[in-house]
Amino acid sequence: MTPLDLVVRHARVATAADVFDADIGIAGGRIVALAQGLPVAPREIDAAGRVVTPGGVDAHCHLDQPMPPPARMADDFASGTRAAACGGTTTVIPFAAQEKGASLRAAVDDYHRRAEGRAHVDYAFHLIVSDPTPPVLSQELPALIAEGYTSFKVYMTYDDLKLDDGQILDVLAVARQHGAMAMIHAENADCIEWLTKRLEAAGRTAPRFHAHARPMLVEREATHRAIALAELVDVPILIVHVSGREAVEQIRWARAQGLSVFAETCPQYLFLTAADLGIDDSYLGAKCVCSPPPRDASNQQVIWHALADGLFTVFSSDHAPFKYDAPEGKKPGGQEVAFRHIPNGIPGLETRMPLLYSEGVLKGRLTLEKFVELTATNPAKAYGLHPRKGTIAIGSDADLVVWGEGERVLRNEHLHHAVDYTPYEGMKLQAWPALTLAAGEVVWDGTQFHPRAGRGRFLRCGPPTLRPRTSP
Ligand code: DUC
Ligand code: ZN
Ligand code: ZN
Repeated sequence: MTPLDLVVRHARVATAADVFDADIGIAGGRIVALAQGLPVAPREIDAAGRVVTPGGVDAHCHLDQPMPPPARMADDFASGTRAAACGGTTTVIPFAAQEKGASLRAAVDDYHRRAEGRAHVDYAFHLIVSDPTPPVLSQELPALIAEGYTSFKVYMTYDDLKLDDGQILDVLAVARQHGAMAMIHAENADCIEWLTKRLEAAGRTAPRFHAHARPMLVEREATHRAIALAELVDVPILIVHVSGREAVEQIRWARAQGLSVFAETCPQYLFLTAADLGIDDSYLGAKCVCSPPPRDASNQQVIWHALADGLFTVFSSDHAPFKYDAPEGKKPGGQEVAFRHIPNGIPGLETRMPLLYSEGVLKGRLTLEKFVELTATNPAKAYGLHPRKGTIAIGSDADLVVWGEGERVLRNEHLHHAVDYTPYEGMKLQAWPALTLAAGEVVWDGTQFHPRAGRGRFLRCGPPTLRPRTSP
């Protein structure tokens, strides 16, 4: 047997398939043995009485993504992956975003420069395709897919990113031909613009009106259209950040037709509502401005049920880190601005896993296996990183979370991102990672972060390996 560097002993190991008791033997940063009674190793971690899950794979987060000025993301690869590690996430997949008029390759090269030597956990890149010109479609995209950038996001809204239906069809055809995963941001841009103008004309520009400009109807319509476009091309798609009932119903309908439609949701749709954008015209609501916006309590229940019954494939943070009290953040140029000018997005990389573990697993809404599937195994499969990532198995990277239980009040001052708030301030959690291991190294010990910038490696993704799901 390979000599072991480290044994995590007496673990209650949770995978997407099983929960069982075992020692986890680690050598060279990988799991090499999984059995009870493993021999003593030079380093030992006692996990008696603790649940051990795979390190999280956050397959939707934004780090150091170039923004139209004055906006600037608060987290770069160093602070973002620090926060990830302390919250039990050991792989992140942020986005290399093509600028209109520029090449995709330029975006990828620039993004590598931003990540290189800074990351504390492993990372891969999705692409954002905002300008699908003939050379991008016929050369750049196929070449990048072959090099390990096997997923890309397309937007149906945001002026600097959105594609029209014909362009989306073109991009989906490339995904089909080359076996990539297309992620779709589904909101109807024209409806949003029409509603925004009417709200502005009525003087309704406070942050809370962001939710009025993006009602569920605009998400439902775009979700339906995205499904139809994918059906026409005959290609799987993954609808990102699904916020509530009407979009969920579209996806259920698609599955019932036998279409391969995968879906993602995020903490903001479980733990926030539109009321968090403000019940009056206070600017504090800007902290929770994200798109799609959080809905209401009954939609939160729909999302919980859809997580438990398999409608959702992945649970991501959509971490989009903007400081609240900053001219490059939620107060552009230092001003309280109309909602259309507030940078969209909220922080969530560090809190994604503990929130779902506490409120999902420990409150009996999700099994441990489902938690692992949603936070690690399925994102790794969707983006071609499984079984190296997303599971506890012989040969997998030794990316592990040892869970600690006990009440803890969430305070931004305890978090490790570079954002000046958390939308979940004051929430009582019942669990937090007591230890995070990345490739067998302790990166978080429950109280201290153990930095080693450059520890994080770039991962080339393979083809998606999710099985088509046609129910529920
Ligand atoms: N919505 C997005 O689509 N991306 C980043 C943040 C947000 O709110
Ligand atoms: Zn989006
Ligand atoms: Zn996003």
